[in-house]
Amino acid sequence: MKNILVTGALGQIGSELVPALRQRYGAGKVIATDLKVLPPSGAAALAPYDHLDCTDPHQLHEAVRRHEIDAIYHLAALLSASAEAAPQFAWQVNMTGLYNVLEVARGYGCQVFFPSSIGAFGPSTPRDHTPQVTIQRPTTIYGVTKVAGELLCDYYASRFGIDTRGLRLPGLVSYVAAPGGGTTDYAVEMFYHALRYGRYTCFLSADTRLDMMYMPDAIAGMIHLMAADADRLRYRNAYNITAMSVTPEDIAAAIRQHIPSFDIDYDVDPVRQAIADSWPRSLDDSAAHADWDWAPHYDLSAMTADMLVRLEAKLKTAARKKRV
Ligand code: NAD
Ligand code: AKB
Repeated sequence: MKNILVTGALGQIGSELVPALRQRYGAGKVIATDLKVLPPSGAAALAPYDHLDCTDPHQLHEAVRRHEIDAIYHLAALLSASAEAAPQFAWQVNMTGLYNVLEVARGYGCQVFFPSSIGAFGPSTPRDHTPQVTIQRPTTIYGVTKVAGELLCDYYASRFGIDTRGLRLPGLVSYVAAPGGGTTDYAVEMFYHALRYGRYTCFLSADTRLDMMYMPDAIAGMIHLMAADADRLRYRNAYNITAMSVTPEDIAAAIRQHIPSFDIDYDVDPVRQAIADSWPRSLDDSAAHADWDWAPHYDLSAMTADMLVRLEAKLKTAARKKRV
């Protein structure tokens, strides 16, 4: 059985990936790590948990050696909006972090999962049914780090035989942990605001169409890809995957099926709108279907129904705890 290390484990994806991996492979086999320093009680609740800065190669080597790691899910990164606000820092975290992970994987023979993004495409990419192999000239620093990361994964696979696997993820919708500074964060915020205030002011325009996915599908996709038969995988940089192609107005309409009085208006943020306008409207994920049987379970309506029920329960529990 594999020992697995997850970097950036306290973020939006890691908060759900770690429990899913522990359920599948055993709690003691999955080492959660993050830059955030947890109080002793928090670290104990998440154990095994290590503080780890992925930009420090020595910390990574030490963690992989000590825990006898076989596979690394490398989640630590700055997302698109945060990266655009601090491009030099984003390069340092996103690129140096990945380089360190690939180098340690080369030294210890680890398998590596790298999450790329729809952000790896740019305005010159075909925007509808974006093919698996196409023009990748992103105009954001986030996208530049994702394309460079994909190429680096390809290089380590072909040059050193490292078992690298990756996904070009769309915007992820989830209720466990808040999103960490991306352009698609509006989709998550809309659900929180619908339940708390019955209204939401969206920072992207009503007709901005982007790919989205509910977190359970993304988690299943990552675990499934890492377990897939290596001989079937044609791509070692990253596979396109998607579940739905939607606008803010589409999500608002889906929420109104459950909360008819829900109201949305728009106050467009030019920085995040420009990022969204440079990304695809929909991805072609047929290569993932063909090579490792990718199939999402949640469409917009199923995601909205589940998200509202689970988020409402979470918010009620939090309010109850606050009262006592
Ligand atoms: P997030 O921002 O929610 O979490 C990132 C985590 O990385 C945080 O807990 C942060 O503390 C940690 N971190 C930051 N710098 C670090 C460092 N130097 N060393 C160790 N940890 C560090 O991000 P997320 O949404 O969980 O995304 C994880 C990965 O998936 C990223 O590579 C992101 O680009 C990619 N991705 C996410 C989405 C999405 O919608 N969430 C979509 C496409 C791709
Ligand atoms: C972001 O908006 O930056 C992320 C992503 C799609 O990569 N959610």
